[in-house]
Amino acid sequence: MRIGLFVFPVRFASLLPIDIAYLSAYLKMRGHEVYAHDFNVEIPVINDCDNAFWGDTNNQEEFFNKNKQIVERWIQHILDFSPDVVGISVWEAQLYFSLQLARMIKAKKKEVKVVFGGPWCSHMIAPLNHIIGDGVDYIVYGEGEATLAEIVESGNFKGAITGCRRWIDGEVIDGGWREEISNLDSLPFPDYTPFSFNKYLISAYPILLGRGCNWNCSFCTHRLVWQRFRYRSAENIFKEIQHCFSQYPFVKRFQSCDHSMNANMTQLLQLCDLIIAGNIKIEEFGGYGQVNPRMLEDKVILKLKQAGFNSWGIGIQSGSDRILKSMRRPYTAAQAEKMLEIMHRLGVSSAIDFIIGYPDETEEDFGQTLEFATRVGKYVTNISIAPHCLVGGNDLALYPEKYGIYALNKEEGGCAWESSANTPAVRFLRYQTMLNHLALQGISSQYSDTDRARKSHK
Ligand code: B12
Ligand code: SF4
Repeated sequence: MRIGLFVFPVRFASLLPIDIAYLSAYLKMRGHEVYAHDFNVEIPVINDCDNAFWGDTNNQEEFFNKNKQIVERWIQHILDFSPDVVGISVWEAQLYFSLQLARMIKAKKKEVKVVFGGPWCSHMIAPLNHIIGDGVDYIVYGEGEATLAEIVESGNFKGAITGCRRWIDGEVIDGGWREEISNLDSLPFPDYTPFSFNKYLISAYPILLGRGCNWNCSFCTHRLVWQRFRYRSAENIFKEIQHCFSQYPFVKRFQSCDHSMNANMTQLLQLCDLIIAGNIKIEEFGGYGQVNPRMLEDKVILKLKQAGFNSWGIGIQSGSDRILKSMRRPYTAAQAEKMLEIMHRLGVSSAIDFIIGYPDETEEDFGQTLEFATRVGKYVTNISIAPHCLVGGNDLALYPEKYGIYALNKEEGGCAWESSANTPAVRFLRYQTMLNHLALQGISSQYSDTDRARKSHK
């Protein structure tokens, strides 16, 4: 079969698209012909991480209308390939463009099966029902490879398909969650051949050490996409690194797209051993990580540094042990502080995050976070802060009473909740206080993943 796999605006064009690269490799392995293209990089925006596009459909619509002529050309390119199936990867800020494009494709060739997948589809399974049958034939949630392959290979089959919702006889039929691939080593490496590194802000090779996360923090939504934590063998990752250097000898940096690149310390340290023994020179291997007791030893941090793991984003979230416990984070503020100190002393950079105004957070807890920030400010390159916002699907939103949340106005968005410990006004005040505090201490405190990515990847 012939499959087109696409990314449309608006996504920050920071990294090669690992999502459609994985899907493409998987479909090719099964003998299909794939045309993968990232249309998003053709009309890049400077920073789509701010509210201009994220969550604002009017701005997305305006941007679409401004670029309509270019979009018409894209449709022609896509149809020139004569796809049987078109798959589109959708994050929240990409929904408007993706839907318009899907409808335009269907209007010209209605027999093309249009499949949406990606994080926003997993977060929004039921609320997206209305687009099934109106431009989109299937909405895939969770891991995409096996479900997409089944859709592609299903021919005229009219029944339910596991891992997606589809339209059958005027009704949306949900196939239910698909069992995730247990052996990640069985997956082919992502296929980046259709993409050019020089079109992306970060010229790093995107890589996954595993899928999912070993923790289950109360405020996190990762399980809406990834149900179970699985990890690749160090040998398999090392082979991908070697494969990368053989295909792209100019690559010097790797970017982990994992939730936590040290979720399995044994695997990570084995990978370090392979990189060091192979005398592979990696200028920077960046990514998000966790506070881990094994990272409280100098020799571990030195090994990570020697292998290239020298740039970390770490969600610390609070300087109060009580709040960390309520968040279901298995470490103490003292351990976090020690880890940041060792990393700094040994020349491994870290940027950290705090959540301000978590539902249980009292003045005393907030005071501890302020003090913590003062102590670790000299160890980190940046502290990102965000007022706590209630996001659908996480433990806090599912069981608000457990966290003392008593008022919840969904109409007003995720910031409108109140708890026995704080209110929106209190949170805003604490946020301002923290901002002023960091400024007075001379600690960088931009809140944006983009800034962090730029900082650690330039
Ligand atoms: C790396 C990363 C970044 C990087 C690079 C982003 C980039 N442009 O490539 C940086 C740091 C820049 C970044 C920034 C932001 N990010 Co970010 N990021 C991630 C992260 C950690 C990894 C994404 C990834 O590469 N995953 C690996 C691939 C293989 O997984 P996947 O994309 O989910 O794809 C699989 C399935 O979803 C499915 N699938 C995907 N596409 C398709 C398509 C079809 C047709 C099918 C069938 C299946 C399918 O199959 C794939 C393989 O199994 C994710 C969290 C996570 N681990 O998923 C958040 C995540 C994608 N980011 C998110 C957010 C909110 C942001 C920011 C807005 C943060 C901020 N406040 O600034 C910005 C916005 C950036 C933007 N608009 O582009 C959200 C998106 C939420 C949403 N509902 O859309 C996520 C899911 C985190 C979260 N839980 O909130 N991010
Ligand atoms: S460590 Fe990060 S990805 Fe894992 S559950 Fe906690 S917030 Fe989510």
